[in-house]
Amino acid sequence: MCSVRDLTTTTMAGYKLTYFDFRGRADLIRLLFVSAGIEFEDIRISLDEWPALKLKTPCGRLPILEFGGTTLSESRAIARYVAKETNQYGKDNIEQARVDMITDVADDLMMGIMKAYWQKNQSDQDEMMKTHFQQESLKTLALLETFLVENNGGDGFFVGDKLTMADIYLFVVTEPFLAKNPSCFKDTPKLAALRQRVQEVPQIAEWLPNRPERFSAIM
Ligand SMILES: N[C@@H](CCC(=O)N[C@@H](CS)C(=O)NCC(=O)O)C(=O)O
Repeated sequence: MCSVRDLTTTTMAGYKLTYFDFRGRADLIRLLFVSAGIEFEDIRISLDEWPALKLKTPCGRLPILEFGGTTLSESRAIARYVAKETNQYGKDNIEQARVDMITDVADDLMMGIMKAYWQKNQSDQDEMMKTHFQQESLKTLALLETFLVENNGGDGFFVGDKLTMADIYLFVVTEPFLAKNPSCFKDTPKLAALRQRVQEVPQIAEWLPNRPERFSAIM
């Protein structure tokens, strides 16, 4: 576990990604680095460390990415930046717009979990999780399958002919679904196969079993 750092002293080249010790809003960014074979510092702070660090972050929230004297905030802005830098964002504006569109639709899966997760009342949380995992999310998965099939039948990737942020995000946001509802892909076989292809990207396959984290099954 790292200690709280003074953000103003960050001048070295190299990427430092700071988040809490779970997947949440940081795992897409982590996996973008991993799949591109780019080294980064995967800093995971405890909740006790957070109040002191919060005051020094641009938006008072995590994740943040620091590199070469710059500090970026907002997970999606960071993910887009890393995807661009590592050529995982499509080759032109149209491809990039489709990557954004698909990533934003996939984000509904993540938002549903977050919304339920922060419910104070346990029975509200359970009910919202159940509805999300067993009903609403299945519509989103069906929509994503349609987008995938539109790209040359759906046996490759979401956009163009190589892995992009959209494919990696599908992997990330569906991890909790498989944990909660193992048959969630039963009506979306192409999506299931794409998820498997992402999981088999050599760098990702190597990273997954060695993730340094506390796994909570949904975050
Ligand atoms: N829109 C922001 C939301 C960031 C966010 O809500 N982060 C949470 C953790 S998932 C956080 O920092 N919570 C602590 C706090 O708000 O004090 C993003 O996508 O980065």
